[in-house]
Amino acid sequence: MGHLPKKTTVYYDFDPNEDNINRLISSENTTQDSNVGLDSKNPEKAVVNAEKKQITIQPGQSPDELKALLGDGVTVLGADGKELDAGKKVGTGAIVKTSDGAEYTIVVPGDTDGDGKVGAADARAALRASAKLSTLDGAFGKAADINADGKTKAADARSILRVAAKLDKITKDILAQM
Ligand SMILES: [Ca+2]
Ligand SMILES: [Ca+2]
Repeated sequence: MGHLPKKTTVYYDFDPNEDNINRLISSENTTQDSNVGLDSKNPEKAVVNAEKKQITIQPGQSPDELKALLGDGVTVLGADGKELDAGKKVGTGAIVKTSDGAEYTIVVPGDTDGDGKVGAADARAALRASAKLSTLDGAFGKAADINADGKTKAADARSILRVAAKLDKITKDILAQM
């Protein structure tokens, strides 16, 4: 074991021409982007889509359960922009905010009314949307389109009803495809 030198001089082998500077900047950007992404600890329960800034989750999860999946420092806001009560379930349209300010919209497949549960009323809303009697926008439209084919049809309403009746489950594949 040698002694540490009292004074160390470091020489950088860096030629500050245009190409090298551009390369340095683009590598810094890549690093930053990968840091911004949020990850789920359990893809069976929550899938993060960094590109769409969207998180699809299983119904019936409390804000604390979701925080445990996504890690410290996230806040869960209701559709009204206020922090969601601990006693509530995280529903479609809720927002997850990371410590660095990034926001992700929650989609609970089948939960078209945003209460975090999948019930007969959700299937009814999807059926009304499929018949063009009403519209479901944004995250709610995605939640209604449970087979993720881009359209809300009677078949989606039927699948939602089967989930509500506990005849079917929301699989990991459904979470990943939304
Ligand atoms: Ca619901
Ligand atoms: Ca569909």
